[in-house]
Amino acid sequence: MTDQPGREPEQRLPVPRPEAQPPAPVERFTASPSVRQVELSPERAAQIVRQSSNARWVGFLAVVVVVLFVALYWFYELGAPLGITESRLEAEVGAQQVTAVTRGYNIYQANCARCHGVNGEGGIGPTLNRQDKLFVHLNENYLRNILEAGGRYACGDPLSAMPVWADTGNPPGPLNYVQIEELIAFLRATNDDQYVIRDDELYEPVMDPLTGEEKTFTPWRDENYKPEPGATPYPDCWTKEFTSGPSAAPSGSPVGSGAPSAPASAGPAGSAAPSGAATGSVVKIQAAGIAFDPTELSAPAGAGFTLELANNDAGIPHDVDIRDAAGTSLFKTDTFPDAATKTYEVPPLAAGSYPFVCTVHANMTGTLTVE
Ligand code: HEC
Ligand SMILES: [Cu+2]
Repeated sequence: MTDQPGREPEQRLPVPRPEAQPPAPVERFTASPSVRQVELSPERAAQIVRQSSNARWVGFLAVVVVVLFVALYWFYELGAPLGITESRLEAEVGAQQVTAVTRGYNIYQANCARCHGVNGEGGIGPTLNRQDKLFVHLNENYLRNILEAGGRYACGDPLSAMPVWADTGNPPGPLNYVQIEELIAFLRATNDDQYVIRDDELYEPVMDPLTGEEKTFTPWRDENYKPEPGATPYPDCWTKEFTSGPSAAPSGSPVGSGAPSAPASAGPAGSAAPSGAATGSVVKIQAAGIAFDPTELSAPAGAGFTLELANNDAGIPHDVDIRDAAGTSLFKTDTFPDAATKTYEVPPLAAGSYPFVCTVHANMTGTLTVE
């Protein structure tokens, strides 16, 4: 560059420095000074201490609440120790068992009692309440199967009097699977508990009109029952109990066996004993339709007589068991299921009246008058 005429000469370095000035004061924080203050005021410090102690309390209480809840729920669910309360699930299972047994009782009375007896003592159908049968023979599976398949499941008799009960059976029966399970619960229930009889529809206790108290029932099975050591297990088919195996009652020996005969009646003494052993009178009785005919027999006192038993129920075992007033068996014929007529020599009996029963069918009874 060159100086221009008429102008001031160009300034050349070093340029004179402007006079040094103090730096402009800069606010580096925009918050108010009170906030910026590092030291706490005594009030603030006290407040912080209070707050943190409150917070700890809240936390502590929250933990206590949770711990208590867990503990209480634990005992509620699993049962308090020392048997104070029962586990909730177990109690529920127990309550359901009671309900099932109670309902099963009603189902039994409505459907089964007419053949198996109100207390399972037997009748047209076999006894159900005996411990030796309940021990293994009448187990849950067997019951379920026979209710599903009907009486033919017991001994394979296609003409069995017992129908199919389960509605899943063929042909379908009247009971659904819940009712079947309830029935089984009742049949298998143990006799250490009493149950209140309840109305079928309202499930209200049934009252005894005389005493005004709730009616109850006791199931049959004895949980502590043990069969005699060495005892033969109950046969798969219930009629085998009568046709084989040792029988406690003294068994008469047949002296003759006729072919299936026409229904015999207790008429005048006939010439029925083919062996000729019978010299005294002949007493005839027939079993037909799971009943004795006649139910009144008479025989001479002090002299033996011939008992002629005609079984006209093919496939259904019958016998005649003559007992004394105390129920002790005095004379028992064989129990035979075939449609046959068999004769037996009965030893002399003292004058009196003797009840007789069929040991298979508790409802088959009669009276023998010896005079
Ligand atoms: C019409 C009469 C009748 C009715 C009702 C009846 N049963 Fe039976 N039940 C029989 C007869 C008969 C037998 C024997 C079966 C056979 O061998 O043919 C039998 C057999 C049984 C057996 C097998 C017994 C054994 O010793 O093996 C059981 C269990 C049984 N019934 C349960 C029931 C139940 C539960 C009911 C009610 C739902 C019922 N029965 C209703 C007649 C009946
Ligand atoms: Cu009988």
